[in-house]
Amino acid sequence: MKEDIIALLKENVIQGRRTKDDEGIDGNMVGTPGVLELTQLALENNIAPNITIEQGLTAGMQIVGDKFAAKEYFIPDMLASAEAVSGAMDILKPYLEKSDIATKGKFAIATVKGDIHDIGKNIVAILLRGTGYEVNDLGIDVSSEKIVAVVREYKPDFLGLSALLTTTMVAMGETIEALKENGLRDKVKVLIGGAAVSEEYAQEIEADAYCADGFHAIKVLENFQKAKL
Ligand code: B12
Repeated sequence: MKEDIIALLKENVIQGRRTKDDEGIDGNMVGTPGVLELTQLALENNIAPNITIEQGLTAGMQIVGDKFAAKEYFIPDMLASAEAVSGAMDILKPYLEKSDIATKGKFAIATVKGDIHDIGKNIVAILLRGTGYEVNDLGIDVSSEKIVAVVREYKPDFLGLSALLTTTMVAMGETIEALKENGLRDKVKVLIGGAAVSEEYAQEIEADAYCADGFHAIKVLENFQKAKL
């Protein structure tokens, strides 16, 4: 039963079906539960939100990306799936955020300049808030100047940068350079993530860590905290 819900969720992300009223890419699906209904059903069946996110929502988006790369899907199709996943995250948010936990540190997060992908960044922000970090989400298409100003004024312990495009990942390196030029590089640990980047790229631009997903980021941050003790 639980496996069925997650499999259906993944399939409906691929179909870009937000609710039961949507037809889906293949059509003729009106009336069967969409991503929002299935996310609610997953909660009612005590499926842990991280399973819903990883094996349902994210796994579905991965296939959407593959289909786009194969020219089987176009931008409106990606957008339909993205909107369905964003709606699902709104449902899961209260279960991931526990606002009364003492702060473990300040975390500023941004999607870098030129890039408007924000689903992954939003998931990371929600997960970190839920784990006890004070998160300042700077949004999408954020310039290195803005990030430098935030690091100077808000003084985060950690800075998370997201990029999904090979054309925008360079803005991560530029941001790190800008932090250096402004004498701020040693004030903040920089974590990078997103489909375009890798461990090797993190080393190349001298970021402190690459994170494959939000759960990985939680572990990386724990290790930073341990290293401080
Ligand atoms: C949805 C989507 C869109 C939506 C975005 C909607 C939104 N609100 O975000 C729309 C339709 C707007 C879009 C537009 C475009 N897209 Co697009 N998009 C995608 C798609 C299908 C899914 C991305 C996604 O949401 N994944 C699900 C989330 C959960 O995963 P994630 O983002 O990777 O995040 C996780 C981890 O990476 C990590 N993480 C991410 N960031 C961070 C940051 C930190 C600090 C940490 C710790 C961790 C972390 O944790 C997250 C949670 O687990 C990807 C395909 C893919 N496989 O990535 C293409 C993809 C990224 N897009 C692509 C392209 C080409 C474009 C466009 C250029 C298309 C066009 N011709 O206009 C535009 C670019 C617009 C712009 N300037 O940014 C290409 C990029 C190719 C490349 N190598 O550069 C991809 C890979 C598709 C493909 N296979 O060709 N896109």
